[in-house]
Amino acid sequence: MKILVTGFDPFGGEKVNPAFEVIKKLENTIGSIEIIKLEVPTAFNASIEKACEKIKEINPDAVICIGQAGGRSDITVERVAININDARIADNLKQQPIDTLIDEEGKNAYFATIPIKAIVNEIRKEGIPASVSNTAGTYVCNHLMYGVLNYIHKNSLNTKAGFIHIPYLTQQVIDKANTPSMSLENMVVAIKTALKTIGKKENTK
Ligand code: PCA
Repeated sequence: MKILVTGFDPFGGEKVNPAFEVIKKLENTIGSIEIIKLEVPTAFNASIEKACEKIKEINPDAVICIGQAGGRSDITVERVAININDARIADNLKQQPIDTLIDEEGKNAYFATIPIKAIVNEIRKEGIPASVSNTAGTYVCNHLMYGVLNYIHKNSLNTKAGFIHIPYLTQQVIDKANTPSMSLENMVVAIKTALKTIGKKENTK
């Protein structure tokens, strides 16, 4: 089994993005799962292009995209991606689409095809807070999740895909009072657990 794991570069004035920090810590194989890591830009369109190019190249069994959700306190496994761009701040290429469609001919939304509930349960068993999220927002994370699921749908691929948001790292909140954070260690355990859960055949949904 081959899983593509993507993580965004830093954005919004942050020095790091926990998503890519976690990815750097993953081994290249977890049990029988081959892990392919990819850094993607926090940018509309370019993020989808880079991820889909890689999907085309390696034809993975699953794609997991990871992003920072500053202000959230737990690991959140996203249920759905919607066909909208509505950017609160400009992306790393200074683009700021407001109320535009991601794909004018695309569906309104796609559900994640990874086993979201099983992933949440397994992460909790590790003693790490996790929950299902019903919105990935309307910024680049939702955009990439939608783009990947849309690409898989349009090309009739047998690839599972989903998105996991992770909180700020502790080092990112030293000057942000009352803002939740998590240690890199816990985040790495959570993502490894998610990957192992996807790797288990019995986890269909
Ligand atoms: N988080 C942003 C985009 C990149 C990232 O890591 C988001 O939640 O949309």
